Amino acid sequence: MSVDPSSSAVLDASFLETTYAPERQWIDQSLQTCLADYWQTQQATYPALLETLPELETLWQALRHATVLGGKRIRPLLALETYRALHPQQSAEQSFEALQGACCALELIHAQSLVFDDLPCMDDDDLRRGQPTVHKAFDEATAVLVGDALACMSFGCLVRYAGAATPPAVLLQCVHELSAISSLQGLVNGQYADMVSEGKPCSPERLTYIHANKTGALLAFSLRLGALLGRASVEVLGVISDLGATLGALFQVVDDYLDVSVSTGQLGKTAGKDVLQEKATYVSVYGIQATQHQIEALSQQAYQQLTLLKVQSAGVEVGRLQQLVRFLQTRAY
Ligand code: GRG
Repeated sequence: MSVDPSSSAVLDASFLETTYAPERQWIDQSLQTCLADYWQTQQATYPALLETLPELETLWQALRHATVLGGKRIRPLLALETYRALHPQQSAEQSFEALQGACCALELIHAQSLVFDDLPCMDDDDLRRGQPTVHKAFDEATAVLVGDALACMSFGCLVRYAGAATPPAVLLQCVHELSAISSLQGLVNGQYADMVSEGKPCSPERLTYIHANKTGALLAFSLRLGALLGRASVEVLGVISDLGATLGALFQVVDDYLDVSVSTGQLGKTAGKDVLQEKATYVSVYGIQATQHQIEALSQQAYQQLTLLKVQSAGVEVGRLQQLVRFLQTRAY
């Protein structure tokens, strides 16, 4: 399977749903298992739970709402395909087993960031993944508790569902990095910088900081997780980290572009919101044409980094990662 990087062909709209159907089903199933495990543990601890406190079921409904109702699953797919690129000889089941904890962790921390991002005190949005946001479908207090649970579960699942062969030292490194990107080397400082930049002139340096932290850190970490669990050499890990940084930037530049060019129906979240809230975006800082050029430039950079990865490590297969890059380049939602 390979992609011609010079082609500008847009992938079929159902590309993710078809090409990655088994992987996405497996990710959904893993998330459901993870939530069900917590629910069953509660029930085992409190056998009369549903009679004593039937309202608690609403909390699990809200958790399911935040995690399993839609979502592209791009972060776990990037982790999984990075791992598979390094271990093309492994069966799907083997790679699933090795990556289950990592994929759940990525999706759970991402879901947490979306729940909080949508809160009235943050971006104040009513729509996410074509559904009412968690605070709309339930209430604000529930959304805060759901977000809190998802963030903590992310760490728990990374460890609880880690592959049996994962060395403890590797797992510790993964936990350490997850902690950094979900706190002050990623999501929180990035979101804060984004928040305080609303309605102000934004320098290119400030925009780069916001993008790299709010979005790029988790995207890049997704590839690093696949590489760390795949026991990549220091050199290979370096190339994969560079690729992750490129894809993180690409993801947010495309997101900024879609906000001004695609409908709410297509996006599944409110279109035109960045302009309305006077957000610092690639479009607001550089203009629409420069944004299109940047999408092309970052995509080409990613294809080159994939080529470098292949040259550097003979057994590596990059076809499926190339396809994901093409999706990130041409996605319309
Ligand atoms: C995680 C502790 C902790 C705090 C969160 C609110 C916050 C701090 C960060 C917000 C970060 C954020 C929402 C960045 C935007 C990233 C982005 C473009 C998300 C959309 O990702 P998609 O398109 O969403 O992959 P789907 O719905 O497909 O999963």
